[in-house]
Amino acid sequence: MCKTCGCEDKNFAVGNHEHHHEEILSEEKVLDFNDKLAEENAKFFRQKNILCFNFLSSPGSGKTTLLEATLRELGNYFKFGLVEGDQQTDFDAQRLKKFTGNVVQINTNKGCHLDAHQVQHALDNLDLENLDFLLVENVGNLVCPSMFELGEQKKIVILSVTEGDDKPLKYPNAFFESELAIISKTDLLPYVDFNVYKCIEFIKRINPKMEIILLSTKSMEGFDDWKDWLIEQKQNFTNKF
Ligand SMILES: Nc1nc2c(ncn2[C@@H]2O[C@H](COP(=O)(O)OP(=O)(O)OP(=O)(O)O)[C@@H](O)[C@H]2O)c(=O)[nH]1
Ligand SMILES: [Mg+2]
Repeated sequence: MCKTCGCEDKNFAVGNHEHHHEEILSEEKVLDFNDKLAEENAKFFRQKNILCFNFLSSPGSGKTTLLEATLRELGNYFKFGLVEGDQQTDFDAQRLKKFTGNVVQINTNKGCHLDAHQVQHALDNLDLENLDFLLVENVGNLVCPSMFELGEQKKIVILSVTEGDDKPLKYPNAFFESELAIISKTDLLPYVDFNVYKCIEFIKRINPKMEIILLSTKSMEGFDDWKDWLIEQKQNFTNKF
């Protein structure tokens, strides 16, 4: 049962749960309320030694494809849980279920982002025992998801080369809040006017400490850098305890 609303909706994981808290809270309190629940999630992740990353990007930048490749390449070495956020459909969860059953799809209906309460519900439907990574794919949207904490350790922003090198300056908050930026679909660089150096300079202008990885899940170029980054995160996290 949900500690927040008392609901016992077992169908939540397939998208039938109406998220009614926002209706009874005044609009300005929604963010405070979300932060409180995000802190509960963060505490839970610390207790369980789970590393949680929140993936932010525009629709279609390659989030699910990167998750598929990650499960394919690292699924035998680490235990993953996945939360998929989309307005409608369970397409992405179905794609990931080819690699692991430990996936929950959240449908936000009209919502443009995931919130901490939805993630709390999703946890009820995941096998969290000895989980190494909880990877949360937020709703495809480069604006709203960056404003709602979920309790994750880090946000990862993905920008594909087909979107244009100016996006970090036009949508700065996602880049400001994230600790890793992935420039994706680099196999398409010969076909688009995307200046990698300019894009990196724009990212660093918003967030000088940002780590940056360039990769393609089609050619798999750069994928080892992502793999190494994930493994390093796990090692650093484990060494803390
Ligand atoms: N050429 C190329 N295409 C890619 C790459 N990664 C993903 N794609 C394609 O880009 C399209 C969108 O990929 P998804 O992984 O579904 O993108 P997403 O970010 O999960 O999309 P939403 O969940 O709808 O926001 C698909 O047709 C992928 O095959 C890549 O590295 N190179
Ligand atoms: Mg997706």
